[in-house]
Amino acid sequence: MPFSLPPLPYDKAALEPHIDAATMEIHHGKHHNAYVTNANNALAGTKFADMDPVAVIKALGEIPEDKRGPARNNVGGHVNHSMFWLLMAPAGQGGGGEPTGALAAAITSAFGGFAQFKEKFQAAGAGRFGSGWAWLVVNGGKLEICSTPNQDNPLMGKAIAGCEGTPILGLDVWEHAYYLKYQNRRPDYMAAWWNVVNWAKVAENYTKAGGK
Ligand code: MN3
Repeated sequence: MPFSLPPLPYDKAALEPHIDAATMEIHHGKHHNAYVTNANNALAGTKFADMDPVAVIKALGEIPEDKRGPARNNVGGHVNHSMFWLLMAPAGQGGGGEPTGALAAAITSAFGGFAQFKEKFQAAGAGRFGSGWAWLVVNGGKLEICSTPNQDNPLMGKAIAGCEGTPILGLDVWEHAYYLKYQNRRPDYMAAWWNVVNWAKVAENYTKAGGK
C-alpha cells in the first residue's frame, strides 16, 4: 500500500479559535497531502514504498542515496503530521488542561513542574530558526525536550536529526502552521496551542514509548 493522507480526526474548524479552520484546511489538505504525494513519488518501485512510514524514517541510511533526501523530507513530513493531528483535540473536549497520572509525575520529575515544562518546550520551538518542530521525547525511559529542523524526527536518530528518542508530543513551528492567523507571532501560536493539546493521547504515547 502506498502512503496515504489520514483524515483529520475532527472538523477543520473544531480547534477554533486557537487554530483557525483555513489553516487546518491548507495544512492538512495541501501541505500534508503534498508530503504524501512526494513520498510516494520518491520511493515508487523500491521496497520502502510499501513499508510503515515510521519504519522508513528509522531506516533512512538503507535508502538509496538519490532517494534519501526526498524520503527524509517527505516521509518525515508524513509521519510528523500524521502524529500532529492526533495530538490535538477541541478545547474542553479532550483538548487543553494538564497531564495527569504517570505522565504528570514524569514531567514534574524531569522539568520541575508543568509550568516549567511548557516554558522549556516553547523555548525549544521559539529557538528553532526557520522551519521545524519542538518535541517531547522518551529517551532511555526519561523525558527530554528537543527540536529538529525541517521535517526531521527524533526517530531518525541523533546523527541525522540532532536529537533522539521516541516522540510523544510534537509541535509544528513551520510558518504554514500559524501564519494566516498569527503572522510572525510564533510565540502567540505556541501559547494558544496548549488549549488544544490532547493529553490523553500524549499519555498513551508515553506508555507505548516505555516511559517510566
Ligand atoms: Mn506542517
